[in-house]
Amino acid sequence: MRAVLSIGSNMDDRVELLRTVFEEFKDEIVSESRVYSTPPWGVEDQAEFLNAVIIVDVDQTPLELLHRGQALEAAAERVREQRWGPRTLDVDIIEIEGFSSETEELTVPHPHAAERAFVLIPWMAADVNATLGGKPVAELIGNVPQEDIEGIKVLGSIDKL
Ligand code: PH2
Ligand code: MG
Ligand code: MG
Repeated sequence: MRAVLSIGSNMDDRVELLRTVFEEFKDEIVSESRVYSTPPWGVEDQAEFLNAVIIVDVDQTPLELLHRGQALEAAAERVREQRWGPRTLDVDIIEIEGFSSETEELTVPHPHAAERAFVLIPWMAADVNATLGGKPVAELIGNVPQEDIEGIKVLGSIDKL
């Protein structure tokens, strides 16, 4: 099963926290973006995030994959306080090839992905042909506010950080 993961951190050692996800999936990564510095979206009064997108091919069910991401968040001592607020580590399933879900536990495709430059830009970098809801990600990027895009900076590949 192929899945697109968006990962983010804006607390503690952000690079090392993102690295735990790259490490966890190292044998299953099909493609990965570099790491980007991104202005906070949703709740603006918080620290800059680091974000990346990883495309994985896992021999698991969607819920098993979800739980794997949640285990990484728990290992990062993620505390759920504020919606869209600061977090040590966020591992979001953006989409799963040939699968959709709308349950309490898992909503896929991710309902906010199309509005978020911090997801779309790394995603396009990991897969230039990516589509979401039948639309090219490249086209969706054209619909997000220019200011969201301008604040995004490439930091580099996780191996070099
Ligand atoms: N995650 C959020 C809310 N806002 N902003 C940026 N730049 N990056 C994120 O990963 C992010 C966010 C909720 O998950
Ligand atoms: Mg998120
Ligand atoms: Mg999340």
